[in-house]
Amino acid sequence: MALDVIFVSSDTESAGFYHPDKWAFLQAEYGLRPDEVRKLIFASAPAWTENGIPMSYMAAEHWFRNGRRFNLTQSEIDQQFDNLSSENLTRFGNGIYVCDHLLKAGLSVGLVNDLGPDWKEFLEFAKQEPAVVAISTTFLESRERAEAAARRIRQVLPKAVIVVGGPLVHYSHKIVHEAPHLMEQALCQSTFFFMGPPCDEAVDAVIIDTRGESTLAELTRRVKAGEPWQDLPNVARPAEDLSWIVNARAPEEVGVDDEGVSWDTLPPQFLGREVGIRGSRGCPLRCKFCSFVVIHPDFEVKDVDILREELRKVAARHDIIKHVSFVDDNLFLTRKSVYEYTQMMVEEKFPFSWSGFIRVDSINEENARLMKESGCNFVMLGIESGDVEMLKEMRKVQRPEKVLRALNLLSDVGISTLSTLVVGFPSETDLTIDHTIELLNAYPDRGPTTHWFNCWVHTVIPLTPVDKERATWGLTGILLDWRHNTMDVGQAMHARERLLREVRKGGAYNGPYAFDSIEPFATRGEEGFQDMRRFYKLRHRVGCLDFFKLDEMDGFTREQTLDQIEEIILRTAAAKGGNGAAGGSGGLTTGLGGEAVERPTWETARMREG
Ligand code: B12
Ligand code: SF4
Repeated sequence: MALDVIFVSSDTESAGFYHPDKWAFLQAEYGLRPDEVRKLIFASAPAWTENGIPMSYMAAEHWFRNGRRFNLTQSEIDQQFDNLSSENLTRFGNGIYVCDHLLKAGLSVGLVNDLGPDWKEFLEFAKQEPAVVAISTTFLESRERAEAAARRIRQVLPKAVIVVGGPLVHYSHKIVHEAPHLMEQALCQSTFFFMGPPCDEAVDAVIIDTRGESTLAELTRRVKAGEPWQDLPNVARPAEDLSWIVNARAPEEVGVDDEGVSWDTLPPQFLGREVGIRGSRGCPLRCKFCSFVVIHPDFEVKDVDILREELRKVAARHDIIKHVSFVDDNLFLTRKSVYEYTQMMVEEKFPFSWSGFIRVDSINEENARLMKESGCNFVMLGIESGDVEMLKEMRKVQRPEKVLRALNLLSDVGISTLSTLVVGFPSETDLTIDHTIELLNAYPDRGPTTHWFNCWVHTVIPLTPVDKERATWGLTGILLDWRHNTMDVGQAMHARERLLREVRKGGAYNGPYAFDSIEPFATRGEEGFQDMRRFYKLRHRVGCLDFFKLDEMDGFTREQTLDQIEEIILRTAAAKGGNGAAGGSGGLTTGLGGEAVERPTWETARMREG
């Protein structure tokens, strides 16, 4: 049967955003060296990677077991250890939501999670000659990346109609209307649609809407039927010159209560071990760097009983779905909402674990307990800064002491966290960075939990409050090309580097999102969890040694650090293999420092594993 649509959720292969030429101006403008520019744009570094794979526990165990190499072809390595490929992690939420809609419209759909690792899957779908290929910009930071994906697709499918949709298209359209002066900025031109150089001819059209699924369904129906689709509302097409032909807008107004996915009937190929579910859109708060409220100015949250019904359908697919990731901005915004939603999940005794975003202010002792009881094992926290004055500047309603209080409560019940931070917001200085480092170093280092963090250099996003209140801080420039009264983007990059090198206690860096299962460490009680946290810190040290080209860090070389990691992995693997006796420290080093007394080998581990 011919396929109607291929939907591409992401494309980590499309390198437009990362091309060094795009960022060459940073060298002249901010006095950065080329290698520093590279560091700035690869915000997920420093990371310990081997064969391009961020070393999660599973990847590292395989690597050490095979004499410090992968005993596999590169494509097998990608499949097994790239934690963002569909094989391993998830079906991204954007793909599930759009495909569910297309299926309900009677269309046949192939879903590709990530055009990079899932290219073979794409080629299989392509054999069925789809009428339309739709590319999502949910995870793509620039039009260049969407265009690069379209070019690759065009080579395989010369006749398909290739359309691009999702948040970046909608945002670009807003900028053109609300801040047309930005269309002159080179960096905006290479980032957003509708400005700058002509769009790549591989892109036939874009869909402008915060949703766009109905437009995509109708466009596909028309292409299939051989009817003209070019005049459809919400569609824009690149013209031959620099301009665009933009049709009338007809916003697709569907509230969060009406958008439930038919989890119970969705064919298995659209599901994964983990699925993304949206329970709210937008946010009632107005942090000054944040664009979510620009995308969704009205705050909507799903009614608890409607969510209950939806999750019951998810539970019916327990054979496939083991974990739900609430991908929305703010389902768990207040203490009351945390109580309501977790209480509902406790009542239902759902057979899956869950993770989501939460504000530290909404965590108290009772909520933390209910979160755990309802299956939560991981939350993401927007911490942004450890400095009280910076938080006020950002209009972030949060204080460092509350962060520590919340993290301690979560440690007590066994919920791990990822904190995200911003470096370089106006008013940032070396002193405010010191306060952030102090906060991260004070994170709890106990219990069956790990508290990861990641930090980004501030991006001045068009239309956010910071972009509109420039005079307050003497802010000039846009995106990653800015300066203000206390810092410029180059200094912010160095401040981020310092932060990453000086947080050595408490929080563990997890830039590349190499989330590890806690399970391998869980067989040995507190000692196992200590090993888990040490593993993350040592992994970060290898990342720093490689990235900053250091001979040693904390007094240890790369080789010595790898030896320390191998010991942890040996102990963990052996205990996991069924012999808890291997879990004793038995004279081995376990820490960030110390000398090895005796080093076990993979041979002895194999014998223990039987
Ligand atoms: C959840 C999430 C993740 C999870 C995904 C887990 C999962 N199971 O889905 C994980 C942790 C894996 C992740 C990873 C990354 N993420 Co992320 N992530 C998000 C988050 C919080 C939600 C995205 C989501 O699922 N939304 C729900 C869906 C249903 O909504 P939606 O995307 O808007 O899609 C709807 C419409 O827009 C539309 N639509 C979307 N695409 C298309 C296409 C067409 C043709 C049409 C018609 C319609 C349409 O239909 C959908 C249904 O209505 C967003 C922030 C946010 N709140 O949006 C960041 C976000 C998307 N992530 C981001 C980034 C940068 C990343 C990483 C690159 C991080 C990194 N450095 O490694 C990776 C990339 C992964 C990859 N392989 O590409 C950025 C993207 C920046 C950008 N686009 O400019 C965001 C916006 C966060 C941010 N502000 O920095 N992420
Ligand atoms: S950063 Fe979080 S809390 Fe602040 S406005 Fe954005 S979504 Fe809301």
